[in-house]
Amino acid sequence: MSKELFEAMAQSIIDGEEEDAVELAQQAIEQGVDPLDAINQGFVVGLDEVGAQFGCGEMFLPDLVLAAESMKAAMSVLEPELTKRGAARQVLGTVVIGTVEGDIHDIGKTLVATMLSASGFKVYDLGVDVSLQTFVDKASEVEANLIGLSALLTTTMVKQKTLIESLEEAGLRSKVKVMVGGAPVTRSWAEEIGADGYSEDAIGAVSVAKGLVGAQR
Ligand code: B1M
Repeated sequence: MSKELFEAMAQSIIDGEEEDAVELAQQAIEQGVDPLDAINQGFVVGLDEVGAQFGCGEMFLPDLVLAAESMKAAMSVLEPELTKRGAARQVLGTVVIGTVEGDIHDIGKTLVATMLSASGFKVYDLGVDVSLQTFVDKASEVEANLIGLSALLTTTMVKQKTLIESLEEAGLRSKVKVMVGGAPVTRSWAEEIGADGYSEDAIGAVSVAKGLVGAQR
């Protein structure tokens, strides 16, 4: 049952059919499917396929845009459900998160932000194309325990390194932990730039964040 539903979800993204995506997301909730499974085993599979076809020239930018819009429409149905399920209300720490400057990909970053929030973190999501100064200023203002930097392009992941350098220059490096992620980001990149944490997905990001702020895993 779920297998067919997941396949239909993937197809709705490949076809860029926003209404279908929304309907399938609603069906998932009605049928008691875990919203995170719907995202990862359904919709993201379609998005990955579109990304792969775009990468080899079989799909084009308008296809990518339609796929992303359909994905976001499905997420708008599933995210409130994810938040609802995160019952723990004890505040574990304060996180400032965003996609680095020059980069407008926000689906994965928003999912990470939602999962952190649902797990008990106070999350300030600064959005996309966020300047390094904005991260530093906001982290300072809200006394964040953790800054989360998402980057989806090989050309923008370098900003994660620059942000860490900016924190050092501002004398704030010892006050705030930095977690990095995004499709091209690897553990070895995270180590190379001196990030405190790295995760390849949203579930892992919660566990890494808890570890970094000293909360119980
Ligand atoms: Co873009 N894009 N895109 N795109 N896009 C990629 C990333 C690409 C790999 C596609 C490809 O060529 N195969 C490629 C990058 C190549 C590279 O740099 N190596 C690419 C390109 C080239 C571009 C443009 C340059 C295209 C152009 O204009 N010619 C352009 C760049 C615009 C810009 O940012 N300046 C562009 C634009 C777009 C759209 C706007 C059309 C759209 C984004 C819409 C949006 O986000 N609102 C888009 C999309 C949808 C994609 C793909 C298909 C899907 C990305 C996505 O949302 N994945 C992508 C190919 C792919 O990744 N398969 C592609 C689903 C999401 C849940 O996963 O974001 O990886 P992800 O997040 C995961 C993990 O990475 C991790 O957890 C998340 C959940 O599990 N994670 C973190 C993410 N952030 C984290 C932070 C953490 C921890 C974990 O801690 C802080």
